[in-house]
Amino acid sequence: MAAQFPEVSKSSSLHPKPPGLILQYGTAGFRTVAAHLDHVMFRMGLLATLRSKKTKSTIGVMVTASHNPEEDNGVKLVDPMGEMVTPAWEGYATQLANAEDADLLTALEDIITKEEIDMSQEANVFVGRDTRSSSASLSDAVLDGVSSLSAGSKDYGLVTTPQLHYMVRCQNTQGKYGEATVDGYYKKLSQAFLQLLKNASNCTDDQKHLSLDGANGIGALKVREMDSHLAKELQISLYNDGSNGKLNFQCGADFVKVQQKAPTGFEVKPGERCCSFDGDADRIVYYYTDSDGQFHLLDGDKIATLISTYLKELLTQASLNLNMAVVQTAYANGSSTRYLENTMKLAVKCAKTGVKHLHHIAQEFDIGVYFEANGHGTVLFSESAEEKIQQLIDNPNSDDEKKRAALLLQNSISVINQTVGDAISDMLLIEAILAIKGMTVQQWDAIYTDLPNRQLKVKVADRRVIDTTDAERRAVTPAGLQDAIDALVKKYRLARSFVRPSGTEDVVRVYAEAITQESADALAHEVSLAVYRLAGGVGDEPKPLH
Ligand code: 16G
Ligand code: MG
Repeated sequence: MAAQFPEVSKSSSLHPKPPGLILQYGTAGFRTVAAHLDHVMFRMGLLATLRSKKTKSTIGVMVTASHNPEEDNGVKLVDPMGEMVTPAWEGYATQLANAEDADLLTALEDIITKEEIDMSQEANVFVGRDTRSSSASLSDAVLDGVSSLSAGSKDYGLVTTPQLHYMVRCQNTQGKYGEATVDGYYKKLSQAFLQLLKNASNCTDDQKHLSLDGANGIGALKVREMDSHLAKELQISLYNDGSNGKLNFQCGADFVKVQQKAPTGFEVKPGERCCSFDGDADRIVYYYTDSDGQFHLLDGDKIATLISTYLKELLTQASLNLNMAVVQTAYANGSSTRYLENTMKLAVKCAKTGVKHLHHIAQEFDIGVYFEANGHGTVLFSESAEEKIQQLIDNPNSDDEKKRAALLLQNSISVINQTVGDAISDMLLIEAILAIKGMTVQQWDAIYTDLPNRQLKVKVADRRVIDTTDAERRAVTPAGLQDAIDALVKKYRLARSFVRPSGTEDVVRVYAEAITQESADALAHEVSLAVYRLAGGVGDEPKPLH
C-alpha cells in the first residue's frame, strides 16, 4: 500500500518524528514547545486533506499556541462551517501525530479505510498562522503535508484564529457568510458596526475611546489594519502591539484574568475603558481602574450579560418570539448565573470547559450566547431566527419600532463572528452596545457584583483519577472526594466549589467562591487539601493562602 503515496513518504522524511514522542490533541488542538511540532504540522496537513475529501469542503488549519509563551506553538483544525473539528477526528489527529515514521502510511490508510474516503475527491485546505517566530516554518510544514497528497491550498499568512475560521465558513457557504478575504472580513464587520453606531446619539469622543492591549500578538496587527475601516467611530489606543514587547509576556487576556491586574506596558487612566486580547485574538476581557486605584475586571460573564440583555431588549421591541439561552461553564461567577436567571429570566445552561462544548449547546437555541469566564465566546443564531428577523424588515406592515429593532438585530448578527469567539468582533459588538445604551464601563460593571473567588492548582500523580459529571460540577471519583467538598462548602455562605482535571496542563484545578474573599480563599485551600489527600497529591501539601 505504501507505494500509493510516494510523495507522502518522500516529504515525511523531511519532517521526521522524534522517536517515542507522544502528544495529545487536547482541548484546543496540539500545543507544546515549537521544536517538537514540525512532524505534527506536516501530518495535520495530511489529515486536513483527508477531512476535506471526506466532507467535500474546505478545511482550515491554524498554527498558534494562543496565550502560551512565545516558545510554544500549536495547531487547531477547523471544520467546514468554521467550527472546531469534530471529536472523532481529534482521535485520528492523535493517532496520526504519534505514529512512528515507519508506521505513518499505515496510520494514514487506517483513517482512509475507516472513514471510507474517496481519494479521487478534490481537497482544499486554508492555512493561517500567528506571529510566533516558529509559525512561518511550521505552517510551511502543514502546506507540505497538503501538497504531498496533491490537494489545493491557500496560505492566508498572518491572521487571527477567528479570521481563519471565518474564511473557512465563507468559502464553504459560497460567499453567503461573507467574502473569504481579510479585507472582506474587515468590511463586513466594520460596515455593520457603523450601522449600529447610527443608533447611538450624542457619542462624545471620550466615549469613542478605547485602550487596547494586543498581547504583542496577531490581534494588534489586525486591529491596526482594520482601523481605517472604522471611520474614527472607535478610537483605539493600541498598547503591546508587538513592536518591542514579548508575546503574552505580562500582558494579554489570560494574564489580566488570572492576575486580576492591568498588563504591563499599559497606561491605565482612572475610569478609562480598557480591554486585552489573547495571543491569537479569540479571547477578550475588559477592565478599568477606579479613582481609588482599585482594578475592576469585566470578564466573559460580564460580557455575556451585557450582550444577552441587549439582545433580549431588541427581541422584546421587535415582538419576536425566539428562544434564547446563555451557555456558561462551571467557572461562571455565581452572581452572573443568578442575575441572568432571576433578574433577566433567561435560560442558562452549563457546559463542560472548552469552546466546542459551549458551541454545541448554544446551537440548540434560536439565539445561543456562549462565553467562558476567561473571555472566549460568541453568539449563534439559527437559520430560522435570521429568517424571522429578515421577514420583519421586509414586511411593509411592521411598525417603525419593530423595524428598527430588527435592523439592529441584523447588524448585530453581521458584526458577530458566529464560527468561534473572536476578540475583534466581540470588541466591536460590546463597543456598539455601550454606545447605543449610552452606558459607561462602570455602569456595565455595576449590573451585578462578582462573588469573591479563588482558583488553585493541585499536582497529583495521575489527574485522570478524577472523573466528573454534571458539566464538571461534581466529582464521581475518587470515592469520598465529592462528599468532602460538599461538607466544606456547607461551612461558608453563598459558597460553591468544584474540581476538575485540566485539559491543557498536568494539574487538577480547584475553583471556589463565597461571600467574602477570605472564605473563598479558605474554601479553595481546604478543597485543595481534600484533592491532595484523596486523589494522590504529589510534592508538598497545599499551604493556606493567608
Ligand atoms: C483551552 C480552551 C478554553 C478552555 C481552556 C481550559 C478552546 C479554544 N480553548 O484553552 O476554552 O477554557 O482550554 O483549560 O477550546 P484547562 O482545561 O487547562 O482548564
Ligand atoms: Mg486563544
